[in-house]
Amino acid sequence: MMNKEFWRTGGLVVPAVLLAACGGQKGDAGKPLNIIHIMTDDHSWQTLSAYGHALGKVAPTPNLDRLAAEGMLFRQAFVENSLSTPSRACLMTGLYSHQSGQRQLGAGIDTTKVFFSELLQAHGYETAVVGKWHLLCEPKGFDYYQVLWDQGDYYNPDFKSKETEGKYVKRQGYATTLTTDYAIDFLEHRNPEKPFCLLVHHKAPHRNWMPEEKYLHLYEGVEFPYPETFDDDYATRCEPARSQEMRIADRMTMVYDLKLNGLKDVEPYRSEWNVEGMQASIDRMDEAQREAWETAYEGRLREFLDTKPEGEELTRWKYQEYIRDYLRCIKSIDDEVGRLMDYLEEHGLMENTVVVYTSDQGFYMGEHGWFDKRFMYEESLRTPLIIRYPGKKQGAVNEDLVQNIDYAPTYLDIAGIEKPEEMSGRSLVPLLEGETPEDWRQYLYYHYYDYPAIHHVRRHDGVRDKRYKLIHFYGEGDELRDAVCCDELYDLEADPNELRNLYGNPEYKAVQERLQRQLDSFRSELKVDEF
Ligand code: SGN
Ligand code: CA
Repeated sequence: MMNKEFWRTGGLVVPAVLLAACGGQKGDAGKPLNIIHIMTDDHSWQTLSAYGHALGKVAPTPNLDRLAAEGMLFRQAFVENSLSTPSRACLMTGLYSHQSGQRQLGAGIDTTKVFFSELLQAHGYETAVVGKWHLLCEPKGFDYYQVLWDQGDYYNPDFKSKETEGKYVKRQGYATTLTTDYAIDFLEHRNPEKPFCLLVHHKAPHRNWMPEEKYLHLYEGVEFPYPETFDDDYATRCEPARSQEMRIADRMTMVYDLKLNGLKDVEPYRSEWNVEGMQASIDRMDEAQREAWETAYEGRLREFLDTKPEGEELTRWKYQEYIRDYLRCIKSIDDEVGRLMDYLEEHGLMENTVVVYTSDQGFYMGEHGWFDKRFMYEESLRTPLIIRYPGKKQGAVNEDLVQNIDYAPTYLDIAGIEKPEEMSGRSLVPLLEGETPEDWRQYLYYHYYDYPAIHHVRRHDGVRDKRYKLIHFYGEGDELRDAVCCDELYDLEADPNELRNLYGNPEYKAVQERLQRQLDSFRSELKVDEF
């Protein structure tokens, strides 16, 4: 319960009782633990090699794997709404999307909600965010920020900071490297008397997956394995899986996504989605960057024109080039996480800093024939999550159901700050100590709202336990689609690829009823207002 007596700190009202020494988790020499939250944009767990997926075997991520070997790897980490700004709002507030207000990509967080950064700041932490912020409000509760404009650019992106008085300024370099540079800049200039909390939010590997100069030729000639569901025909599902617009076959573009800029004035490619986007990215480059870029993709263009793949062959050709570019971006991330870890080691910070690595959601690497995210199916619902917690068991694996609403409560717990009553998530600290509380969640709630929107994924909510998943699609009709109201049920143990919708199957009646009851209770307890 909040104490009645309040103190005002930097614009935020904080109960005086919370400002007293509150314990918190201690590192070496009894100092409060620092927190580094590294979050990439659209990094699939399939491409973080510690998860053991076939793609990770061909393109390993040694620095992230080292983090996992020294910390805890979460195998059941999920988002609440598989989209950037809703996920970032979950992180900052510990609330579900309908509670924070950030339900859709471009529509609105309730800025009166408390951000955990404000509480940490008010309790003596020095706070910073670098990289992709994306929320439609100013960074709230930060002593230092260097944030990208909107989604951000890969090459020579615009950043704004307190020093630039909130004006965006073009910076020379590659987004992943610059974001790490700014993280280190904050660490170099921080107040050593204070604990810190640093959010490192990479733009990569977001669409359109533009690799760094030094990796433009990495994986050339390497053939990547196809997912088992690459040719999914959505036979047992209801309409939304069929009517989405995120298939590699028909939505991945030759100019913007596959970077064949030489086709931009050629029919039929000139009328593709976002043709101008590729040219705009190239226009940001300096001469040397442009030369390296053009050389690399001229090779691809020549191959395409020579072989002229069509139909099934073209889809497979696109998949290979997509995966290559995506994994090149991942390679830079892995390097830069390694660079940041080296900095911590060199400066004696490793044993006093909790390091978290995650992504704002998962991503399809060709599963079900798709790229992008949004659906409650596993590839986009699940995220990578590694937490290196000094002094705790190394190389541990956790199988509890955790969700992105849990980060804010975790960071408050680490700092010894009482969690505001309204925060929905729970602290992961007991899990990190190897003790899952008896009343830990057995079900999680998911809700996606961004329709109508790019990729045309219908609104849906649902529940998942450790074995089953129930999804409910809903929504009025509009000029693009009919109204939809349908359900899907999956047994993830018998069918991990979610190919057999069991909704209505008499053998699963009891399971369906149990999940439905759970979904109903989430909706009523959380006061969900649409479904
Ligand atoms: C952009 C992308 C979409 C992507 C959304 C949301 N198109 O609109 O493919 O789904 O962002 O991504 S692009 O042509 O601009 O690349 S999110 O990570 O911000 O949620
Ligand atoms: Ca994202």
